[in-house]
Amino acid sequence: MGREEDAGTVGELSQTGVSKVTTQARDEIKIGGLGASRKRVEDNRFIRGKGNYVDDIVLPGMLHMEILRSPLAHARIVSIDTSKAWAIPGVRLVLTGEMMATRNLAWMPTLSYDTQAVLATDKVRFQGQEVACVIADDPYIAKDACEAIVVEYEALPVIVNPTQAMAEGAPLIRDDKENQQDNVIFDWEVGDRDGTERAFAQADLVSTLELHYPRSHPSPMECCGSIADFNRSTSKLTVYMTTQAPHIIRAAVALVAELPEHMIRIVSPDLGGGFGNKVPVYPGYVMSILASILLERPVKWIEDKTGNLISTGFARDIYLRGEMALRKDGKILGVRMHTDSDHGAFFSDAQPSKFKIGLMHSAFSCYDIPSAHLTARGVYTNKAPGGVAYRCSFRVTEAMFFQERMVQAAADDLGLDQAEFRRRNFVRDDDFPHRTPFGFLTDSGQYGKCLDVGLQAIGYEDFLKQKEEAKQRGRLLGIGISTMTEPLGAGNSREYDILGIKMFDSAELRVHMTGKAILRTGAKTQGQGHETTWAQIVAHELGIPAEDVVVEEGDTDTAPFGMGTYASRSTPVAGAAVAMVSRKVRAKARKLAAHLLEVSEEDIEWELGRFYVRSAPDNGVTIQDCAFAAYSNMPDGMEPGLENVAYYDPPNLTWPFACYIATVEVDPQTGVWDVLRVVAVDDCGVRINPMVVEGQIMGGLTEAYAMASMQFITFDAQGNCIGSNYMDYLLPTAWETPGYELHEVVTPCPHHPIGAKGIGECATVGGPAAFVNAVLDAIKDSGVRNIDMPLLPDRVYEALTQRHDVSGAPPVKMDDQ
Ligand code: MCN
Ligand code: CUN
Repeated sequence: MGREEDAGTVGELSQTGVSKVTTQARDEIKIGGLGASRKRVEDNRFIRGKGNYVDDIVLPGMLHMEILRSPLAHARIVSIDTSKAWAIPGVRLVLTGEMMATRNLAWMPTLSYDTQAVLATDKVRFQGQEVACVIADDPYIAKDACEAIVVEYEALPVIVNPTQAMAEGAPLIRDDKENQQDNVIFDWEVGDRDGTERAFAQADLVSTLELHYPRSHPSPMECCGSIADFNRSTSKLTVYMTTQAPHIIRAAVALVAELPEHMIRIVSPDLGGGFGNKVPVYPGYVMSILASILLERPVKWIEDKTGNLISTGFARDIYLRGEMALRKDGKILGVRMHTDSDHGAFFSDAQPSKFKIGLMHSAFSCYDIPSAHLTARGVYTNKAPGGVAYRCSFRVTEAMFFQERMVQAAADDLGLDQAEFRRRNFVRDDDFPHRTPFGFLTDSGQYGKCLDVGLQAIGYEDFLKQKEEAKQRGRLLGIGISTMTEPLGAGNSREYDILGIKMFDSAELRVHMTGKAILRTGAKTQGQGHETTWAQIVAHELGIPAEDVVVEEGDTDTAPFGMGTYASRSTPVAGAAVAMVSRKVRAKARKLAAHLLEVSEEDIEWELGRFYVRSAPDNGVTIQDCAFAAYSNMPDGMEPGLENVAYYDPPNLTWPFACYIATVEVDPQTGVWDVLRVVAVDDCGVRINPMVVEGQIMGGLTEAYAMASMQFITFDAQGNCIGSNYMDYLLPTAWETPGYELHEVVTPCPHHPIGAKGIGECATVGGPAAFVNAVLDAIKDSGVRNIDMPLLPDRVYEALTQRHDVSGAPPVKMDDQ
């Protein structure tokens, strides 16, 4: 791609500008530093089938756990008879809610200050809820024994959407909670109500939009699972588990199970994808831990695909409506938004404690809008707990989808060109730092430039002409644009915490005698390539070749404390810590260099991988020389060794920007739509590894396409989950997935030590609106304003032929209830 050559401009090499003749500075790209499209080192084991996932771990004497789940969405438990299960040979333990309750473990706290049933005691509140579990010699015996458990249920009326939840006389789902009189979890607001009111009073035109972002599921290839191993003789509990945030789990186990924290070791080995699904604490983890403590044997629980799809953290499931106050010349004066979110039976959203609806109020951050106001209501329903982030920095996906759909609707109402309307309202390059209408502080970006690169790449003007010509021949072409900046990398600790634990992260670097090194961070890769990219930051800062740095994450006994990997926070926070710890190590190495070169520290200069005497550039020592000296020849009074740890509390979130443009053709005979082209322009600041970044963008765009075209989980009126397997819950394969054309703009993050911003979620966040806007653009003449995702052909066909909007979660629509 020609990148390898020109990417060298990122490093210190070019900044110092010293010639290669007088110094021996290393070529940063050759050592796999910043900007190198280094091949992912972890793939060496993955493509050979040598990954080490939880299910690959086999411990001596290990038992197996299976979970019995409720077939009903809402029912009182009359009785549970486990006698037949106990009688099956090989069964070691049968746990019910009643038994959990005797140990005060029938309920557990959630990440949003609610409670969640571990095993149901009084009622089941969603289909698939955990009712009992069996631990046996093998998983087949455990499964058979689950089927032998007889549960008598008394069915209760079921609630599957916010309208039903809020209706007069609706059955109370959370009758376990003392002060809960209805199904409302929260009413929350943010922004400037009065200012927004004034903006609307001045508007020439008010544009409105209502839409539903359907329930979806992160659905990683590897389901959730754990192996709990309690050793009575040492009192140590080791849990191998699928978690994106091992240290938070350790804290939760220490606080909930009241075990001493130093006796708990959480190990998150290779993960087969996380996508947000592996942030929450699930009942299965808790049960396997209790079972191991009771049986004093390792207990393995591996969820099956249906279990994963029907019971673990869902995403989205939110109704959004809003209005935009507009001036005739296209200026946006203000925005009002309201959300009704469906959280299922327990409020278990993984999000910073301060915010009830995540970072929904990051909507409209790339536009210069004087005032905005958001009200949000969350409700309980008889569905699995939802609101987990699925590749979105805490509801940012919903926020940006609404934003970009609203922007398109407003431009259409004004009769303005889509691109021009965006450009007129973008925050300008010279207007940073910028306070967003909801109070965030954005700090950098070149929004107009990104849009221009995108329009140029897609051939905007030409396409508009082509579209007109096609129309004459009865063909429906459309173009959709989505531009957005999103907040990635919580925290800073002033504003972001989870259950009171401040959001920061960490890195620990140990350079061995021969100049090889091990790096550990508080993050946890799930497929993002940290083993590859963190080593590149060390290479950039220290000149140690990336291949000489091994990266390890996920073991709480060895890794420094960190908040884990989600919200694309690893590069912004843990990645920054990697740079900072490398600099600490370099500072000590400089002292060692001065000692070796017999000059004072002030006379020492640094170039990649080498210290030299300012007045005699040929006289130098490498970083490896310094490492050796740290163990063999340190100056008097210096502590031996070359290692350090850094905790990093970022001053702000990072704000990457993206412009996604899709062109489509809709078949008027069938409603089927094909993607013609997709152009993506991403600005995530300095790219550590351009190839890894492109992989993140392509994966994200594929998820965006999935959401827009085929993917959703819905429920019938009885609360039966439709989407419990890959026949119903569709994942796009290589066959359906369109090709992507990627472009980049680089606006370094002003506060990040290497200028990087997060990228992991951008395309999933910004992508869906590009596809949906394109389809709606293609059928604009029908007067249709909205079709809710997924844009299945029958929904597009209905909209096109009946000339009306198609809303709600298929197949059960809101107004059918
Ligand atoms: N990177 C880079 N240059 C940048 C930014 C990032 O080279 N300027 C690299 C990083 O070094 C890292 C990768 O890109 O290797 C993603 O970095 P970042 O944006 O910091 O995101 P995280 O590592 O924190 O990953 C989390 C993000 C989230 S929240 C979800 S959800 C998601 C995603 O990553 N889940 C994934 N991408 C995924 N990709 C895979 N394969 N599997 C998942 O489960
Ligand atoms: Cu938002 S899903 Mo990711 O933050 O693990």
